[in-house]
Amino acid sequence: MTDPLHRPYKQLETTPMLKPRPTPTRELINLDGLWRFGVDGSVGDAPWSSRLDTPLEAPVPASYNDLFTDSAIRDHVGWVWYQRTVRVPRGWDGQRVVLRVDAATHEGKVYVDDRLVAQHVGGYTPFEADLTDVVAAGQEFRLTIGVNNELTNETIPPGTITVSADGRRRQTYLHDFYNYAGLARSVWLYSTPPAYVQDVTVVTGLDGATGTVDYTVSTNVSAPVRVRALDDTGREVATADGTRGTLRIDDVTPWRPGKAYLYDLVVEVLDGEDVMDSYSQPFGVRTVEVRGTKFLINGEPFYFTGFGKHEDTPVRGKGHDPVYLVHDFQLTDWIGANSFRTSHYPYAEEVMDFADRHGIVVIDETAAVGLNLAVTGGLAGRVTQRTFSPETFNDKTQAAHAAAIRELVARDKNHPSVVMWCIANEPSSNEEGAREYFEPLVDLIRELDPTRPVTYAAVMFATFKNDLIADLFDVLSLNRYYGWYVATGDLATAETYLEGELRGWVERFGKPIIMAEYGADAMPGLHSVWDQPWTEEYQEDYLAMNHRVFDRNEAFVGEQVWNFADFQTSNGIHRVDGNRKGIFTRDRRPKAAAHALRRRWTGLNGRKPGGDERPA
Ligand code: BDP
Repeated sequence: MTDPLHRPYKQLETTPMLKPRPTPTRELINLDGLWRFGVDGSVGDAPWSSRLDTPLEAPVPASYNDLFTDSAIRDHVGWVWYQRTVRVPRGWDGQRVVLRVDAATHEGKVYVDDRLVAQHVGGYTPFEADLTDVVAAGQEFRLTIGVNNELTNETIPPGTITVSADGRRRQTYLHDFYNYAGLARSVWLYSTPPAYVQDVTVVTGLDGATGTVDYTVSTNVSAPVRVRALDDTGREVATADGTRGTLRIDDVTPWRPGKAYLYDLVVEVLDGEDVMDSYSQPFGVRTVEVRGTKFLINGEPFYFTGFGKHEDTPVRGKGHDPVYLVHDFQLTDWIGANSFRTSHYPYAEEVMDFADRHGIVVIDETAAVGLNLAVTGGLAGRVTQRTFSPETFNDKTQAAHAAAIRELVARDKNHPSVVMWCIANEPSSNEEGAREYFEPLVDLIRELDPTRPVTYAAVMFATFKNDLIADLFDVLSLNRYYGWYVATGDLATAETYLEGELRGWVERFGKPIIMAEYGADAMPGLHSVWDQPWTEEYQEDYLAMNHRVFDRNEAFVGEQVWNFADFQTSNGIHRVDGNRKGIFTRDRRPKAAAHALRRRWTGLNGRKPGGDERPA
């Protein structure tokens, strides 16, 4: 770090990220479907300035990489262009008109006709453009969105661009999942009245049988505000006036893991008796707390079971798809899991909403995966280049990371399913500079949200002896592959190593521990009577070994297997058509280990296997 005290992000404003919803005062139009599509260089110098000259069409939402048969598109590094025409409803005269892009991976530029109206960096969080002054009710406009997939040491996640001998630009990165890009989530056009609700924050508590709801509302005008809490039948259960305050809900029904219950907070901006704007924010009443080595939800010990996942399906890449959404949650339920981590980036808001409605617990992660140059030094963790330095990950990286944290919290702060923030996956937390890099980021997220515990997923090389940041966090999330990358095919040795390491973490830090990643690749259909890596039996035995160790450790509060399903990766000799650590195949068929996990997890209801904790 050039200057560890320099915290440029402190000046950045958080963008309010209220999810667009139709309300009595707002209308919402979905712009998904087929858009004209072209790769930069093939569609003229200023592709937004006229109709895109291209034979290609691309669906929104979807990653574009696997759609076409042309490898120049799949491997393209730089901008691609999406375009369509949009008609503003004629009834929107006098209304504010807003365009919202749920995700442009990793940078987006929005043009209305010839005019640039928004630009945003960060591939997994939404952004908006206020179009009120550039479009007219009843008229059409040409909407062009440029999307750039480049990763550098100033982006989150980071990457490197090189030029090959034949002049092609090549993208490399420090994570294994494929760098899918494009408009992988929805695009919306919506209206609000000129006086409108900008943001709503809800923080809930439990006071015996009463739920407390601290709310804060911001509006673009100074006008009276009324809030009303409605239960799931639409009955009003509490009301208050003013932009901040506390509602009390008697005989509250809490939001519980496996047993969701949602209220609505109706926020109204008033002009006398007239409602100028109305916005509805769903919320659940629940508390989260870390006490000693316990993770408490609603004051009761909770044990996480589930997975690290990916947004990854055949052909769509990272494109959000409600079919896989429903099916993945069904499989989560079938296997008896109660949680997942949004490894390694914020997921589509539809996923978060579904988790809220169905009582699935979420550890919500930023896209900060790969802040670790020791990994490129091979599995020995040999450091060939310092991870944190002015030439590598520096204060610009840190500022991008801070922006990613701000946007994640702004988007997801009201989700009851989100019980913990994870601010990075496998950073080089044992290397000089890690503490200077991370301490301000931990301060930042605690300032943005003082209510949720914070964690990071610790890499194998960061041990209880050399890790420099673990004390800054509430929960220790460990990614460990004993029996796979270390002591491969020797589960007895792996068990000894794992046991010893976990004891060390408990003794040094005395914090709750979650195994945030443990897993072994398995090729479906490959079997053996011996401990043979890549077989279905070995994956099952590997998990069983881990579980024996977890169950002996009293500080253990959860296990999330790597990974829910097989997923696509960049090319590499460690991968056979992707990462095969899935418990389900990429098309969601169970491997043998799925049945074993189901036997272990079903019926636990948030209790530790064999443990004495009460159900959460
Ligand atoms: C861990 C990473 C995860 C990888 C996994 C693996 O956190 O993203 O997919 O290893 O190698 O280091 O399977």
